[in-house]
Amino acid sequence: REIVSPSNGASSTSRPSKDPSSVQADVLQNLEFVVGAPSNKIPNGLDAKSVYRGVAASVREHLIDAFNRTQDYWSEKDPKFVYYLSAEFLMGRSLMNAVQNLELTGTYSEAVKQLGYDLETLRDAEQNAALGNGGLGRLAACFIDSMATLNLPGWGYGIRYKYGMFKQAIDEKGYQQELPDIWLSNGNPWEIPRPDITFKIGFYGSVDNFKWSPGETIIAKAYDNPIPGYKTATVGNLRLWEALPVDEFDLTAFNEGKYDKAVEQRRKAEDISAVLYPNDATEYGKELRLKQQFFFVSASLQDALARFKAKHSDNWQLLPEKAVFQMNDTHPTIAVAELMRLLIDEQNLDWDTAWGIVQKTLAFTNHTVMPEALEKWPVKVLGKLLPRHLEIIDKIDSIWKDSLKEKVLAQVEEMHKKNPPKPKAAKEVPLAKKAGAPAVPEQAEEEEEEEEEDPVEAALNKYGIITENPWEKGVKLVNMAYLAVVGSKAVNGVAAIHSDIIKRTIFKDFFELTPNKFQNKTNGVTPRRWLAWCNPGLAALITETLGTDAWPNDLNLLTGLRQYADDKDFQKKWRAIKHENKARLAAKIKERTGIDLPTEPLYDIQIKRIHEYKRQYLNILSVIYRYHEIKTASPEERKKFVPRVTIFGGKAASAYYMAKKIVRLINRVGMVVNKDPDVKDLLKVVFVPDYNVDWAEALIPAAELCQQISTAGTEASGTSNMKFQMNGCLIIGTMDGANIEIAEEVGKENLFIFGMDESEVPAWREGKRAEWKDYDPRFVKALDMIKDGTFGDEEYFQDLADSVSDMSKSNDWFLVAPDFTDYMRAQDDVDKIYQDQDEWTRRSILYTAGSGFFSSDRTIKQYADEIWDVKPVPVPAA
Ligand code: RUG
Repeated sequence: REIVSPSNGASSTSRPSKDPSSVQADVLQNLEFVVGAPSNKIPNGLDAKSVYRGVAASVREHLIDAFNRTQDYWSEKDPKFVYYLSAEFLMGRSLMNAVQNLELTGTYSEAVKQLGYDLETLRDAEQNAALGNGGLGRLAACFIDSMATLNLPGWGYGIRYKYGMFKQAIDEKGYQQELPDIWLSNGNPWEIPRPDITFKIGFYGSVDNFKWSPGETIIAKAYDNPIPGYKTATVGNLRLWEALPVDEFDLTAFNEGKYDKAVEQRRKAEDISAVLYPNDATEYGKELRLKQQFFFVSASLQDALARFKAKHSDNWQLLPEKAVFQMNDTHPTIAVAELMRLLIDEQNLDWDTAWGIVQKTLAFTNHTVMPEALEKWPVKVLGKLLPRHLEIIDKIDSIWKDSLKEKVLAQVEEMHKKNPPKPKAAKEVPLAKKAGAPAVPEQAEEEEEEEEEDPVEAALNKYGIITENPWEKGVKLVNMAYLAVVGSKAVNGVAAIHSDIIKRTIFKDFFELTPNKFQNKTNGVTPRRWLAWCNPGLAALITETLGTDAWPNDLNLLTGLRQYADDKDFQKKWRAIKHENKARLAAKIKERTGIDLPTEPLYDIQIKRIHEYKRQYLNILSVIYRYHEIKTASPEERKKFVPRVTIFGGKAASAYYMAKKIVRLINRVGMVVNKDPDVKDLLKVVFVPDYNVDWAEALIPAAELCQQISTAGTEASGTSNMKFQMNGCLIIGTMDGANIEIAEEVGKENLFIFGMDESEVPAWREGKRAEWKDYDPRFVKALDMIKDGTFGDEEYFQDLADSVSDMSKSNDWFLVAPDFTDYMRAQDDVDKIYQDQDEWTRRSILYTAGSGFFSSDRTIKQYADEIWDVKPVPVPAA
């Protein structure tokens, strides 16, 4: 083995070399001088974590070199920039992604091999950067990858949480345990701390004559994370903010023995960027969450405005031509008020000018119709934390409503013409006012008053940004989604059906007023991480078959695979790769859970956050019934079963009662089924603990069937469906979210579609469910098995069983019972088709061939062309 001595390495001032022996020298140098490893231990005496750090430090040099060139070039050219504001970026691991995007895989594999290691092992030494909950955060990560790949001048802006998404453990009784995610414990070689880039962020205080005097001020400090594009010299940026105190340490308090007080300011400030909220779709009415949102939004806007000002001084009218801020969900929507404040209070613009600029500079993406996830802040909370912003929002609200008065008046008159209001009957003198009558409570009179609400006022209230809480009289709320809609130039949903639903439901009135503002941008995922890098076997076959390696940047080229869908030789190769991926996954599952998995059965996978609307419950109920069928079958009959490995993965929000029960049920079912000698390899049930990006990269290439079974109309898009599709995995699913568009690309007949569609759901919820009695006997049997203690702890599972069966206790809002029969029919179809491996493989090939549309490059190009008006600025190669 030839080891090049550190002193032979490239000097730190020259450009990093791409030749394996120089890279090896560079790694050694980094091990010694960055990691601080004693030279006599290098490389053999070091553990994988240390070597990983040395390799990462070396890769980082390549990144920083290209990053600096990109940022300098863009600064010189001064193009329009997009700033993607997101409270979540679920990046996962960076080493392999960086090496592969920089096209240095061969070089690093060789260099590391010469040192006695392999890249795969080092890859596993990296912590996952889990600064996101699920789909929304991972989407943001895919988007910045595509922005860099497409050479689009743009940055992500977010929070550098000290603790990311909690780590999930499953205890021996099947309960989910939540542990802190200390992801920075081994350092983070991918970030560049910027102690010189800081901004002050105010909270609380008072407003006097439009002047805000914050009662508390903290500091936001920047960390840059270079984001390499693929096959381009462009390296973009994800700038994350850390919260720090203005005054580090109170020495006087310390000297007086008040040790807690001495560090109180630091602790209070650091709390703000401490933890990612483990919440996917439920509202946390917590002041700290609003503080987090304002913190990163204010820092990002101040930063972007400072950069603008350095180039264009006070020519603020030019801002919409130079910057656009995309607000990812309601989390960053306080940006509407903060941008107004910065322009008016700090840059001295008048209201109308500032408002004109804001409405041309902001854009908003909605990701859900779940009411609990559409943030509404109590006026009291927002007004206390951000008094100046409440004043601004109040003014936006009243100007907005004033602007609608004429229109609304005309609407009301029109309505009255069609439907004349009944003349008021002469008011009878209330009994209470008659002499001698008993007193009537005052409330009755008030209620009567309320009925007489002015129809114009009532119609205007539909558009109110500040509205009364319908559940709590007298409590006013700020509807952040409405604020975003009013303050943005464009509003988009994330799949065709979802963009359509928001126009009909949550934003109906706004859509009628400004239809052109509303757009669709169907989500996408990066084909680099989610096909090329995670499935090298399939990637190689695709390249060989298409005769080009250009497809990761032009995913529509995959349509070229269609012609091989019926080719038996090609099918064989295709199947062999899937089998290898299954074997690799089985080994990983064995290592992490101790469960032995056969590799012949159908691998059926559902990985996503645990939520009633995503219906992991429906899936496990069908598994329970399958278990019952196998158990009660004769040995002869058992031969007819199509063997299955059913895998689940996902975290339940810590306060989500039902979701946690579902996690436990799945685990209990697995514990019983996997050790039942009657079942053997016919059925295995696995719950992979701590599902994260890294798990997804192993699970998705191995999957043959994936479950996309949300209640129609609830899953805005889904993105794992796209990743599975790219990897040739068939879908059992509802006509919901992006499943619908996948069906269009692949042919609906090639998916296993079941269940009510979106148009049928309201009728069932509002009418039929009250008298629903049509329970499938198989459904009843599965529930009975839960209730009779087959999986233990029947009392614990009682309310979970009731939630879909006892209408007096619950209402099965997500239609588990009524969709069950058709789901079982689709499951039977799955078994039938799987027995015909040629047909299964044909479909699998068609899935991959039809996945081109779901590249996030396509999505980002649409955002760039249709919302941002940002043009590519390719950086010249070095
Ligand atoms: O639930 C949605 C997914 O359907 C979607 O694919 C994803 C990305 O658009 O966003 C998810 N989402 C929505 N995550 N959080 C929310 C609400 O805050």
